[in-house]
Amino acid sequence: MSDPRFVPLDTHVEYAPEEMLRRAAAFRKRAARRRTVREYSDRPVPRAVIEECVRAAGTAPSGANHQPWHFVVVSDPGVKARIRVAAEQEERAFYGGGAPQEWLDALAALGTDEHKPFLETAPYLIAIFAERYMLRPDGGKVKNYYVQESVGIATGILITGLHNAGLATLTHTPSPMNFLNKILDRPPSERPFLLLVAGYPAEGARVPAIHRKPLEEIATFR
Ligand code: IYR
Repeated sequence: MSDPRFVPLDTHVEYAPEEMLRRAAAFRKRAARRRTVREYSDRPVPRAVIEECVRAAGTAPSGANHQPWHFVVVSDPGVKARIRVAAEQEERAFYGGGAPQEWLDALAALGTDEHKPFLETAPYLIAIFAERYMLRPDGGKVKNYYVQESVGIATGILITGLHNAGLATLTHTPSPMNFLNKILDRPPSERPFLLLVAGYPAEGARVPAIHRKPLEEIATFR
């Protein structure tokens, strides 16, 4: 058993109740402005912004603090083109009979189809991989815990960070997406979690008219 090492919690900031509420409401309003965007501009985005957002994602809590994530930031047009070809191939199968009708009906309101031009137009695709296990230098496997939860939380922080910086995102999940391991040269220990598209919305971009459930519907206080 190793001795746990502790340091003082010197990063915590507390606010008076009114200030807490003001901040919580301001964050809620900003969060509510986020929309999933499917039409992108090809305007370049500074890489440093993406780096900061990925750093923020890397602060997520994780099972046993194993930080079981890897982010591949793709801006190379050739790589984006390969990802688009592979994703559209999967999506053609999905929309062309692979998906149950119930699923297709559920997606109808979003107006999605097998065409994914944004995979080439947007300046960045961030492929997020979940590390199922870590490899020790001697080749032994180290188990990771709560991988889905950990990577999901990190992805949420990434999306929020990008939104906070003024960028639009799309969580894209071509299924299956094992092709990402091949194209992006990631080991079998990593499972593609999702493909995050990031950039500026296209001029005149439109989004589906959606409704968000009110607090009473999503929460119970007791
Ligand atoms: N992966 C497909 C289908 C799709 C599935 C869900 I659930 C969505 O919320 C949206 C799309 C696609 O990207 O089109």
